[in-house]
Amino acid sequence: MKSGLKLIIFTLLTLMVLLSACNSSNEVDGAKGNSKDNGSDGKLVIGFSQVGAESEWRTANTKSIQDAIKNAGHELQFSDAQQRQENQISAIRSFISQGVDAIVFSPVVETGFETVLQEAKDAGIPVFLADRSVDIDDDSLWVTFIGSNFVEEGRNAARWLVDEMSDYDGDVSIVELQGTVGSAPAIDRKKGFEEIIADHPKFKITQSQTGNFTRTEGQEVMESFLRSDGENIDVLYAHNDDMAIGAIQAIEEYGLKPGEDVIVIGVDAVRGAFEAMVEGKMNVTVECNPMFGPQLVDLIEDYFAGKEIPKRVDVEEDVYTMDQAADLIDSREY
Ligand code: GYE
Repeated sequence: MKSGLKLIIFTLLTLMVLLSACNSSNEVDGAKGNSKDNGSDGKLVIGFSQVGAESEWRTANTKSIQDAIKNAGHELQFSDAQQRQENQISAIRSFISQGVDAIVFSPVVETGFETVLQEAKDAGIPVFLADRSVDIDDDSLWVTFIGSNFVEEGRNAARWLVDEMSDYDGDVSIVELQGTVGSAPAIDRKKGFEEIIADHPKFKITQSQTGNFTRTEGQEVMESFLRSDGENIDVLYAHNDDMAIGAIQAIEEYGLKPGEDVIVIGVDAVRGAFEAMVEGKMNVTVECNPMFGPQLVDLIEDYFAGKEIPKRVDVEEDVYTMDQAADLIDSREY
């Protein structure tokens, strides 16, 4: 072979190798992914690290995401962290060592995930935050966040209360059941609520403690609130409906009428809250929509198709009151 021809063939081969190397590296930072050539079917292996099964909301959210992944023809690796951060860290490490294509992650708390998310990034595995966000400066460690605006939910709960009790003279004593300590919804729902009542000094949070988003702990903590100041509690603000429903039982056992003697405010708008509102035991619930599985899968597919995707996708939400409950209960999806 002539040396000129040899040189041309060599140059072409080098170019081809370089091009294919560029193609196979997945960009994790930036909202734009590279197309993934994993056979003609486009099937992905998706690892999903879920918080737990602590509430009605969580059950609906797990199902929505699992169904969407399977219905789109992808393979799901599921891990339930039972509300423990260390379980989530090991689940993510195991997804990395299995070499999944993408990780869906709903972090139980906001902090302490830098190292493991860096490991996922180093392995070229994109992470999609679902429902809860992280408090990490380096936002190249995840592709996008899909979920609710929890601060706005807290504001909506307080706006409803301020309006409802605008004619009430005297101080309003509010007890607060917080969600899981350090979790995004607990931090933000408290913040949003306090921001609004700060402009209305008669509203005072007199007791506040975590009920970890569960019915059992909501009931136990409400019992202790009632034991210490039962006759003076005007309002319960619970960071989710499950804790509100547990607390309703405590209020009844104490001999008071939930929904009348104590105004009950929840968040999520799950079926259990609608049932309690129909019975007149709960006054209002601020919606937090868990049914974003299909939208999440679309985002993952768009990423692998190399499309530009937003860094944050908000889910749309409403507020529902006792007098609307009977009409709406049958149309609720969760
Ligand atoms: O409100 C609560 C669940 O992170 C939005 O977690 C979610 C919250 C939801 O346990 O019921």
